[in-house]
Amino acid sequence: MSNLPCVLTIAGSDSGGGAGIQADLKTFAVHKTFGVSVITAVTSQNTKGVKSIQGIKKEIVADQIDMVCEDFDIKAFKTGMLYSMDIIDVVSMKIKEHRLKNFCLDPVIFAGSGDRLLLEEAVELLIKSLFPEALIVTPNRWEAESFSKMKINSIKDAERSAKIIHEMGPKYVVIKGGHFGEKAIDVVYNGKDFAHFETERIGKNMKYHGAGCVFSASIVANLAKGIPPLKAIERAKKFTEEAIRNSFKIGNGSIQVNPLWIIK
Ligand code: PXL
Repeated sequence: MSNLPCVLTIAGSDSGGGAGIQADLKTFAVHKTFGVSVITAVTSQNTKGVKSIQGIKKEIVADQIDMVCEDFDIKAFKTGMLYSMDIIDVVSMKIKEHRLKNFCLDPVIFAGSGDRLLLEEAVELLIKSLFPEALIVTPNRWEAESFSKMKINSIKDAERSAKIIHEMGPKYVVIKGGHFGEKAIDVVYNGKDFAHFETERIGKNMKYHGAGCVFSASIVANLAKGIPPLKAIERAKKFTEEAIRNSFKIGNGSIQVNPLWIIK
C-alpha cells in the first residue's frame, strides 16, 4: 500500500490546463500527495478566454464524491469552481455524510477573463451552506469585497473584511494580497489574531492564471501531511510565489502559473 496522503479537489475542469482541476492535480503531485478529483463543471477555455461552461448534473457530482470517499482515506480537500446552487447543495450534503475534514474553500466567483464561474444566484448559498463547514476560506480582493460588502484598498480594509467573513463561519480567513497594495500581503484571521504573510509583487499588471487554485491546493496538501493551518497557509504562500515567479507564456493570452516549478 502507498503511504502517500490522499487529497481531494471538487472543482471545474480548465481545458487550458492552467487552473481548476488540472492545476490542483499538478500541485498535489509535486507535494507528494495522491490527488483524486470530483468535476463540477467543464469549461472550454484557453489562455485567451472562456468559450462555454457546462455544469455537471448533481447526481453525477454526488456519485463522484461517493466513489472517492468509499475507497480512499481523504485527509484534506478543497472546493474551487462550484458553479450552481444544485452543485453547492449536493457538495454540502455529501461532505457532511462522508464526514470530510480539513476543508479549504476557494470561493471562486469569476475567472480572470471576467467570466462567471459561480452563478449570481448561488453566492448567498455558498456563504450559508459551505462557509460554516470550512477550516480555511481563501478569497481574493474581489471575492472578499463581494462577501463582506465593502471596498478593500489597504491592509486595514482587508482586516475589517476578514472579520466580517469570519462571522460567516470559517475557522480561518485568508484574504489574498495579489490584487492590492505595493507588496502582495495575505491577511489571515482566525477569530482572535491576525497574521500577515508578505511576498514581493511579481510582474505588476500581469494576469497570472491559476494562482488561486495552486495556493488552495498547496494548503490542502500541507494539511494532509499534518501541518497545522497557519503553517500550511504560510508554506502555500511561498510555494505559490515560486509558481508565479516560474510562470510561463504558453498560449497567446494570460500567463500560466507553474506549479511544477520544483521539477522545472
Ligand atoms: O482561478 C479560478 C478558476 C477556477 N476554476 C476554473 C477556472 C478558473 C479560472 O479561470 O477556469 C475551472
